Amino acid sequence: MSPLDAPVKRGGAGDGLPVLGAALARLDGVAKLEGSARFALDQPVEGLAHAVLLRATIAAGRVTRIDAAAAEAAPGVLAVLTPDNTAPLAAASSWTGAPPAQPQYRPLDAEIFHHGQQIAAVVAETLEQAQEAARLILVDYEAVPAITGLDDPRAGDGDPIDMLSKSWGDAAAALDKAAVRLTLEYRTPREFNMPIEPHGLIAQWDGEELTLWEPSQWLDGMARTYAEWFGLRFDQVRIVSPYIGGGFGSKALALPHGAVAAMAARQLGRPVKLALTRSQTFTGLGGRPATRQVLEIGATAGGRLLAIRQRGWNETSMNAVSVEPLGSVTGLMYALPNFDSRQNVVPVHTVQPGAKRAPGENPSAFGLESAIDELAHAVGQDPLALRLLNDAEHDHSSGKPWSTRKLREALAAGAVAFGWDRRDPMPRSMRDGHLLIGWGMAAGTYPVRRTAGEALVGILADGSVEVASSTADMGTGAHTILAQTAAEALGLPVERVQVRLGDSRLPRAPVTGGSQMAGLMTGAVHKAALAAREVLIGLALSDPRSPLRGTGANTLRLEGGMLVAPDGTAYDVSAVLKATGRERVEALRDTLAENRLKPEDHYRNFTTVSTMRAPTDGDYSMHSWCAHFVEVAVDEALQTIRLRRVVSAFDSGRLYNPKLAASQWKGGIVMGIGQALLEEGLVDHRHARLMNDNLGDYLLPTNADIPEIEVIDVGEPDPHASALGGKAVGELGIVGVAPAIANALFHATGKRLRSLPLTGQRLA
Ligand code: MCN
Ligand code: MOS
Repeated sequence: MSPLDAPVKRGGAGDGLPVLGAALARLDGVAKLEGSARFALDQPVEGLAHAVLLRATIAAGRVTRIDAAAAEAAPGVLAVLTPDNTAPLAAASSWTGAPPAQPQYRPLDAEIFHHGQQIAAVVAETLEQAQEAARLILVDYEAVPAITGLDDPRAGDGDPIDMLSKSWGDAAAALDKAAVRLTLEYRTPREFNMPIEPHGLIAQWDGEELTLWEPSQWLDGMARTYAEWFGLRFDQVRIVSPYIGGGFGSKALALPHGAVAAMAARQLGRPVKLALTRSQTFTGLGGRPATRQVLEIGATAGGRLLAIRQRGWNETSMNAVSVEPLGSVTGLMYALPNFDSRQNVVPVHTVQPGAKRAPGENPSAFGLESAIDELAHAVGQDPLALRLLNDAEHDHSSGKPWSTRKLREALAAGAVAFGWDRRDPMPRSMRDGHLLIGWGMAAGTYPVRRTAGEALVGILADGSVEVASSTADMGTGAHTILAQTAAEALGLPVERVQVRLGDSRLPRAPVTGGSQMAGLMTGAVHKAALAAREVLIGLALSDPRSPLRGTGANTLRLEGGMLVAPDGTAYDVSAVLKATGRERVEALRDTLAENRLKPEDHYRNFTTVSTMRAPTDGDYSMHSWCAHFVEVAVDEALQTIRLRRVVSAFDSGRLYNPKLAASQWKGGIVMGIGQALLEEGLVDHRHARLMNDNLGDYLLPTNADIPEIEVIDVGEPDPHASALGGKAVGELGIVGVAPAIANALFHATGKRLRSLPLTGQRLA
């Protein structure tokens, strides 16, 4: 029987589920739980050699001699790579697209800029042989004194980053006249990303083609860097990153150890696997740099803000500029007539800092939202009331209206759920037995960023649908929401959709960073799915072999995997495709087709952030918003701080999947709790050396540290922010958590802590 013999009569709207917006569990969850999900380093590759890195034991100076003779003679050793025997690579342009400052790049360098810098690599038949041989290498150094951090007198004031200077009104004059004036300094330490899956890769050459199995938040950006390092065309590099065990910003860029693995693989003509040890993830890449900011706030006696003047400093490495923009949210949260903000970066002997969840917004909010609490106390007002009094009806920094801003709603919903009206405003007034109880709150925000992203949607003859893009799923849920998007656009159950991500050979995507991916890629998938449906319907109407030929334009509907004619006659999609001799129809679409770039710049579009649009690009200022309410209990005798309760309300616009968005918000809050109470990279200032380069001493929260967290969604679709109405989710949750906890500690104890982490010792 031909598939066409049995037309099916159907009425109604298929299964009719509103698939997008449904609280589905992650489609990749089972594979991850049962262990069948294959991460990059699990890739079985024939003939693998194993590389390990040797690190500098000084923080500043140079390597004068490396004696690798014993290592080279050790069993199983294939090569020892040192600065002496490796040729430099070509330097690559920066992630922003800026051309390199120097022509050459040495991933193994004799010049030492930080303790733990990699200076050699041993490649052997087995990992154990490589580790053993690495111990046999002798290194002589010429050390010079290192600059160990922001407080080192030799560090000085650093270099101004003019791009970050921002001012309006006349902050100096307004501060002079203000009835209330506070000058406050806040600090955050070095913080590290610490995803469960450490960094590493397998590099394999096939002639001039380089394949890398490497976890990546930005396959296209990293492929560009590798291509530039090795003088290859972009399409000669392939990155495969099907799953990522977390990144939090640390897996967006190609790093020195990646260059070493690729160099070794080319030299040996064999695939090479190189995985950083946990300790090496503290020195092989940086996290959030240490920051310091001084805020001067002027207000009326009634608590109305008149001016803020801000000065910020963040550490950077000796050989690269990394900025952690401390003014990111300072001028954005409140109606502020006068503002002046500047920032310097201060070079110190540390590994180059990177991006950690909400770089900029996070420490920026720690300063501002602590300072607002201090102002509320100074003028004798409730901190929630003070925030509402100073609510910004529009964006004072750009002069533009908000696209949507449900911050008032978030504050209100959070306050009700938390029971904020039962708070006694007096510090040290609330108790539970011998414990001091503190209630604190803070607000937060994260911008809506937009870059172009492409997706391919194919409708296959077996009735399934395939979505493909080089975008990454770090555990965020991209696989799931993109399946939901395609299913909804095509009127299909979500089980019929296969999502393929994480391969740079797939259609181009920008960085999964800046919490932009869900908005971009749902837009691209939606467009591509509708376009694929049009192709299918066109085929059904016009192909002479189609059973629905000549039904007339604009008459066919696609529902539940059926093409339905006005009279109710329906044919299975697979039947139509088979009848017309097709295996599939497909369409490729771009979120921002109008991305204002010349076609020859096509790949630039996805490999640099230079095409990312600012949240104020257009007629509106676009941001997600949140409010956190927390309860702490302090035992003064034992100097312990316990978090008891968190209630947070969020405006992220439309949610593509409320279960996953809630999980993201909670993940951000958990990370914020760790930042507030535990995380701190401790530097031994005699040696400019990180002392706690392991998960025993670098403290992260465990389940026992995390109280009940209630999250509330107050968002509504934002028609300006993205094609389907969603705003940023991934980084929003962490913003404002640390100041909420600091404010609660002040309420509990009457003591104000302005440096993270907020430890019992500092409270004493
Ligand atoms: N989402 C939604 N509705 C929206 C927006 C998002 O339901 N309107 C949900 C979706 O499940 C989507 C997820 O939230 O997959 C995150 O979407 P988005 O805010 O666009 O963030 P990205 O997809 O760009 O992910 C990156 C973001 C960043 S920048 C960091 S840092 C971070 C974060 O995501 N790192 C993470 N969350 C992380 N979560 C995990 N598990 N691991 C990381 O490393
Ligand atoms: Mo997120 S720190 O922008 O990857």
